This record gives sequence, C-alpha cells and structure tokens, in this order.
Amino acid sequence: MVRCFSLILVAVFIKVQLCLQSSCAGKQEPASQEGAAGCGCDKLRRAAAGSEDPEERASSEAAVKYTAAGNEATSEMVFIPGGEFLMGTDNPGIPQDGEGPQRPVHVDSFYMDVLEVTNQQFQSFIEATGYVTEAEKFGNSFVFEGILSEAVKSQITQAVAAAPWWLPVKGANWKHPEGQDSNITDRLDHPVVHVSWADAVAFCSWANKRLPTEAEWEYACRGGLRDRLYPWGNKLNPKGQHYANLWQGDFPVHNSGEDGYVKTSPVKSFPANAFGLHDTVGNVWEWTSDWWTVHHTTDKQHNPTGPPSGQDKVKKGGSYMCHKSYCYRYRCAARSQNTPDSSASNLGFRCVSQKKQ
Ligand SMILES: [Ca+2]
Ligand SMILES: [Ca+2]
Repeated sequence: MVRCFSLILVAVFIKVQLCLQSSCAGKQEPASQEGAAGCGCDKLRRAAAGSEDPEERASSEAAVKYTAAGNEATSEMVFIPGGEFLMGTDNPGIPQDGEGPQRPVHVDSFYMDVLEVTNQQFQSFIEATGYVTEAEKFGNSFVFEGILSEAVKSQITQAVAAAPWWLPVKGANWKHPEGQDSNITDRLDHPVVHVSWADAVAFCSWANKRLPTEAEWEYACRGGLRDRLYPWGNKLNPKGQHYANLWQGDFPVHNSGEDGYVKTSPVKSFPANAFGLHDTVGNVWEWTSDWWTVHHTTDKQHNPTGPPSGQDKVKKGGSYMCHKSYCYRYRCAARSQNTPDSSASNLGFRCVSQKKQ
C-alpha cells in the first residue's frame, strides 16, 4: 500500500484534510494537551461537496419526499425534562475544541431516542423512501483501517499522512460498512454508520423527529449530573465496569476489546444514564443540528441552536475508536466537527422530538 504523505490528499472524489492540529487527547486527566497526535476523524472532507446548502437540501428533500412517518421502525423515546444546566467545562480536556467556558444554558423539555439509530431502523427508512445516502452518491466513505479486510486494503493505494488509519473505501456505505465485501446482516442492531448530516436529517424528518441541538444532546448526556465528565460520573470504569464502547489498548495498532467490542456494539450493550439513554458517549459519534464554533458566550442561553451558518456541523460523544491518548472526546462536554457531507465508519446519530412519537 502506498501512503501519500501530504496534508491534503485528493482521491477520485475525496479530499482529506488532516487533523494535524494538537486537537486530540491529553494524557493527564482532564486538561493536558501533551501527546496530541490527532485522531484524524474530524477533518474528513469531500472535495466535490459544498455547492449546495446542506441544510436547505436536507430539509427540502425531507419535506417533499419523506413526510410519511415510519414510527414503528424508529427508536423508543424517553422524556427529557427541561431545565438549566452548565454546558461545557472550565477544565477542558481539549481546549482548542471550544469545550469552554462553562456556561448556564436552559433547554425546554423534549423526547430523545433511547438508542442510536440502528441499521435495522435505517433500512426501514430506505425501504420506505428509496432514499440514497451521500456515501452511495459519492461512491465511497471513510473506514478505519483496523476493521478492513486484507482484500479491501490491498486495493487502496492512498491514505492519509499522520492519520493513516483512515482510508477512503470505494463502495463503503451504510449497508456495506467496510466496503463491498461486507454487509449488515449480522449487525442489524448496531448503530448505522456512513451517514452524512443530511442523511441523518432526512431520517429524523421521515420519523417526524429532528436532530438534537448540541445543548440538548449535552444536557441529555449529563443525565442531570452536575459538572461530571461522563454520563455516569467522573470515573471511567466504576468498580471495574465498562460503561461505554471505547478503545482499550494501544491506538491505532492494538484494540484489546476489553469492553467486549473492537468495532461497533449492538445498541444498549452498556448501561443507561439517569435519563435512560444508552451509548451517548462511545459506540458511534452522533450528529447534532448545530453549526460549529469554538466561541461561546457566558450569558445565560435559552434553547441555543448554535451559529446561523458555518462550514462544519457539531458531533458529540466520541466512538469505539476513542482512546485517551488520541481522542479524549468521550466526555459530555467534548465535541468535534465534520463537514455536513462527511461520512465514516464511526459516525451515526439519534433523533429528538418535542412530542412523544
Ligand atoms: Ca470497544
Ligand atoms: Ca454514541
């Protein structure tokens, strides 16, 4: 395999910009920035994208084609009682991600999917609507090298400097997560991956739901706990138990799978938080509706929705690829971003609604 050591790699349809900034993990909890090699999943970009407004595209497609609700196919929801919380942190693990400052935010009550949207649910959506995802239109998506077959890897001639574990794989999409020689038949209860922001919006619209704002997602993640790192508290593994599907071992070369999974896990494999939500942190990253910014006011906000426009959308929660040495982002206050047309093997979503579905 030939690896192209340049900052920007142009594949047939893809341009990848690397996460070379020291934007990833520190080794000392919670605020060190040393050893920040870059996890590489926050700058996956498609060169052919950007000619349309993704928000406009997603909402118009959803409005025209996907108004029929498929409620039976979508996740159970739980009531999230509104209230005020402290969003972000004054002790950021990754300051350049805009985790701080800590600020008072009020969110109204809403309902949230208990689980990440699964392959089964996404399949129902596709069958009902004929929707074609962006990864299918582009003909490729990003896959973590460690989960690819040797056959697929042997066909790839380019990768990314400093993050060579991300490979653009021809034919990778939601139903072929590791390329054409893979399928989802044995993981229908796993979270769907390789969905772009617009794909996620289309699914939620079809289900008469929507993506959560970043504030709603973080409020829900915290489960009513104040100023804690994780949805369950401050200890990563209380009493030696794993509470999320993360990476154990030496990233990116060895995943011990100590938590039981080296790739995605079936949703609900780990304990719920106090609101009844599973896998908020870990398993797959989750899209939110907000545009990305690292600048936040400390004035109290009510139902903030983020900047009116931007280049990237906010994603929350980290994934099964997150290890403290590279991507200490499996905390409620942590955040990252991708262009709206990005898709990858560790990025999914869940939906929310003002009304019970
Ligand atoms: Ca794991
Ligand atoms: Ca998650």
